[in-house]
Amino acid sequence: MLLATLPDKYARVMGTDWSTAVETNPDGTAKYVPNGLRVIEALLVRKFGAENVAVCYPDQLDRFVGPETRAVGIHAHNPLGITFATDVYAGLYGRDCEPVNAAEFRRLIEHPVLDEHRAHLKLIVGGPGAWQIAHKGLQADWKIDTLVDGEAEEIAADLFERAVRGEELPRRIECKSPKLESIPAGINRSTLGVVEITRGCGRGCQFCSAALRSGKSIPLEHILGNVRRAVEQGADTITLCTEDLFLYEQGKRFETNLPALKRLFESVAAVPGVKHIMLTHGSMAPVVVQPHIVEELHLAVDMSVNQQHPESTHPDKRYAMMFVGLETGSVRLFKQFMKGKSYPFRPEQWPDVVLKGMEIMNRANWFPMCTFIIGLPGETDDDTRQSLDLLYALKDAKWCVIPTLFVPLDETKLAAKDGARIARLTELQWEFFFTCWRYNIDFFRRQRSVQWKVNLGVPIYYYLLGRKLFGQAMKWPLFRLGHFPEWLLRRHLYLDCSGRMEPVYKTPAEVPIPEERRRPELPALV
Ligand code: B12
Ligand code: SF4
Repeated sequence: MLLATLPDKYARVMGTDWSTAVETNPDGTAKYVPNGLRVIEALLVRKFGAENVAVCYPDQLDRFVGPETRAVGIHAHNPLGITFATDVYAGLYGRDCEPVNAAEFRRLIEHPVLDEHRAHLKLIVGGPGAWQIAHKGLQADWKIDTLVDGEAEEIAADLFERAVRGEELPRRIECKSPKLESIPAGINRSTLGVVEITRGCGRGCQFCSAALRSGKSIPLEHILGNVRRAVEQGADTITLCTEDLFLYEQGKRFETNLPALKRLFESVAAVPGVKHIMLTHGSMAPVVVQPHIVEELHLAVDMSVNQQHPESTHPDKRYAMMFVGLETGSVRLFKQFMKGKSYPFRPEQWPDVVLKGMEIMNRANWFPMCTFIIGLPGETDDDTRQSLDLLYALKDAKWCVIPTLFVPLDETKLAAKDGARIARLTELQWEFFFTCWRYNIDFFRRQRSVQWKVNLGVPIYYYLLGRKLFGQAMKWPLFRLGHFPEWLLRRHLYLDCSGRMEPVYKTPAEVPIPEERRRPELPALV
């Protein structure tokens, strides 16, 4: 994930080419590809037969595209690298640095074999990042017949049939969320053994594209079928893909269905050949509502790929990881853009929910990977300071914290707003950014050799490049990453990380659910 954010022109020098290396089957088809593409494959195979559909990587494209090809469908996960994290990190190396994601997509879409057979084939691009191509006005340049936005279950087969018949296709299709029955069983394995367990999320955050998808849980038998097929094809790790783990078979108003979740974990773990179970996303509030959830889902830790963290109390030193969106410490911004995230707690309780949730997770050896969004519309210095306060209160947490910059994703409520720009970050925003990475390095990269490289690299980067690109605002925050002494930094920065400063927020003993939101079936206070 993070490697996709590196600037393409330096990626090889950094020795990260392995991240784009892929495995193929003896016939040249891909061994694994993203799950969304597997869904499309299943629909097309059902319509046209397996002998007429091939899923491959760019390097093998010329083995499958020829005089008889009528349609090429491309999955665009992040084709121009303009999502929350990607261009921020590539941008640190200069404005003309294209992230690996974007460079790889360009290589694919400009593949000579597509040009060669252009006269008799239609080019259809879909996937979560298809919007980026329209956003940058590249559809015509890249001769894409149709851009498909959203979940394509109910349109894909017909669209490809029209393409095969050589009909004129619509330039852009906006899809509606499909009925649960329209989601086909997978035929082939997806990357990282991704198997969907839910789709959509009703918490309604205004910056989020998942909020547009209607919520559903995939039936257990469907999930297990996909798990079995992945294992038969060589996967030993299954990644349970969801916007929020705790939405699986949820009750009313986001009530976590723990028995269903336990059944899910146990059933997946029982499939012969499954060695590891990994998670994608989850939210914090359910953990605070029912603190025993994470302990009861101990298989997430016992079967995690992540091993060997000295801070883990698990006998194998394992820990579970899951993306949790914390997004801001500013109650004002939280209320404005994401108030459903804390339900059943009030937006004002967000810092307490975060701190309590982290304590509960860490106790059960869940070390979440948390995201924050810098530069939400209208963010003021005061908002950034509140995010810094929350960050500082989490200084001893066992976690990884990923600062991202706000991107107005197409079709979300904030689509028309301006995105945050790395070149315009304030000193406080830079402080937030680099304090996050300092925490990560100190928690996950404790080896002296790594820390020395960072300490040395920071001033070299600043004086050779950073200063020119981003000016003085970046200087002191960046030096925190390089472990410059806090007695020097505190004169210039908001936080004093030497340990002398008292955190504004403290982990509460309990977080009460407001009376009006309390449901009889939940414990009164947690
Ligand atoms: C799993 C996942 C991954 C896996 C992918 C492996 C895998 N096996 O799938 C990994 C961990 C590698 C990954 C990495 C990244 N991911 Co990702 N990922 C997801 C996640 C959690 C689930 C994807 C999924 O399976 N969804 C369910 C399927 C059914 O939906 P879908 O993929 O959108 O597919 C549907 C449609 O898009 C469409 N469709 C898909 N392909 C095609 C192709 C054609 C031809 C057509 C017509 C239609 C079509 O139909 C499908 C069925 O409805 C989503 C969030 C989410 N919940 O969707 C983020 C998400 C897709 N990822 C995202 C990002 C940004 C990244 C990264 C760039 C991370 C980063 N560095 O910032 C990297 C880059 C990856 C790369 N190599 O390019 C963003 C994309 C944002 C955007 N809309 O532009 C998302 C939405 C998360 C987010 N909210 O930020 N990711
Ligand atoms: S809780 Fe997460 S997935 Fe749900 S709408 Fe908010 S950001 Fe999106």
